[in-house]
Amino acid sequence: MSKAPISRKEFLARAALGSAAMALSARGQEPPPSARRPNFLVILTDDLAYRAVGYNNSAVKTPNLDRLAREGVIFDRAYIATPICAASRASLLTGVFPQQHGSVGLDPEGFHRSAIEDRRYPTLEHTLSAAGYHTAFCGKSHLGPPRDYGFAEGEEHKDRTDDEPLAWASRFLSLPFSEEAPFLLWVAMRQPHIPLEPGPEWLKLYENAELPIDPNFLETPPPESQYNQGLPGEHFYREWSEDTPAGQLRSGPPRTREELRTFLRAYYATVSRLDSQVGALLDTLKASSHYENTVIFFLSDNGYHLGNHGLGNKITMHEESVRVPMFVHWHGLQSANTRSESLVSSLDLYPTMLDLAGIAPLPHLAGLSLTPLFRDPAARLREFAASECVGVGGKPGMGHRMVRTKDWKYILTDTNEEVLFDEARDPYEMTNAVEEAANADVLQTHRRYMSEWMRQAGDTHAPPPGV
Ligand SMILES: [Ca+2]
Repeated sequence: MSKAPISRKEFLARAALGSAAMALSARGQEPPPSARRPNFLVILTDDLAYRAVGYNNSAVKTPNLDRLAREGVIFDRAYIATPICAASRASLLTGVFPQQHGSVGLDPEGFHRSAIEDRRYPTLEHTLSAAGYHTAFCGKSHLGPPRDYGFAEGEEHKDRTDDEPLAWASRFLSLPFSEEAPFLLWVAMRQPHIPLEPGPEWLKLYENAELPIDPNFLETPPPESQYNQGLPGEHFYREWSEDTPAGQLRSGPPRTREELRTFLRAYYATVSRLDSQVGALLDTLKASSHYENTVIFFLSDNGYHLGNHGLGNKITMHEESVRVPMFVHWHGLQSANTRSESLVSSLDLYPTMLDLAGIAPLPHLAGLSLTPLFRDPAARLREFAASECVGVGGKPGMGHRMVRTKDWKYILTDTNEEVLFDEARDPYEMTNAVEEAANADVLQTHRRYMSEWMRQAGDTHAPPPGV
């Protein structure tokens, strides 16, 4: 049964009436705990690489994000549940892996079935709404109209500049605020997804810059299945779309360093534009009365290969694809101005918000509350983070999956290629160390982690050998 959407103004008026009634019945007791619950502002970017923000790379100019991140806690090892748009967004909102909610690629059908029809995996906005939160969405959905999957209000915006959703979010934050009606505002930006259209004033920032290129740059991807971005056995490289302006991008490799630099200038310029828009949104938030009680989460739906391993796009299990920039900003943080190297998952967003809102944990959620890192950024949350991607148009059980521990990564691909990276010595993942005899114990431990995760996530692919 669908509920008629209401405006925030109307919602606030209803909340005020409800609160007055509660206050009367409580005969002068303390206000309900909801009065002190924090608001949540999620800023989600699209295809933003880990090394494409200023606080991770001085070549990129993002003064607003840098300031905000440094005032908060930077999650330096944050891994996305899956490096593909629709599935990643569905995982953020359901708190479970793609093979659980059923949308493993770009098709939202499985998510709609498990999260909306069956309510097997109620969305974050369903859960927060039931606890009295007002939930709102603006920007790129990729999962259909946001009201269909639980947001009380919001709009799906399709403009590539993000001006429309940012204006919408700004209006939302400027509305009168009531402590009895905390909110979740989900701002899903489209930048820096291709095609890149930053405009000349932003391109100018990088016109003479000698942009560094990562050491794992290649002109053409190697043939191993770990670099496959398509269906099993199909090596297809994607960095181009029908509507890409002619001459801006190539349709595939090989790509020279100079061509990559042209791409990087446009990509970083788009990120700088995004940064200035986020800065303007923050100015609105700061001018409002609820700045101090709003927890801001910033992250990307997936990373991006910027010529790394000869690739563009995402979809692989490499760091460029699965590791994302992510931080939290809030006045309630006890360990602000820090970086945390603890392993964090995008699936942690949902349980973290429940924790902060005082809502009982949901046992089926695959993530963990990040609040221990708000107090102690060195706290150890988990032994490994996991990610999966069955590729564009793929089916459950195919594709790639990985487990990432503090110093190692183990990948199992669609064709059962095993990959082991020594992340401490080889952060650009240039040598598959799976055959090295000295790593036999590490390999076995990671195969066990993989097997454990596959059971948890319902991965129907054959388990690793020897477990
Ligand atoms: Ca994306």
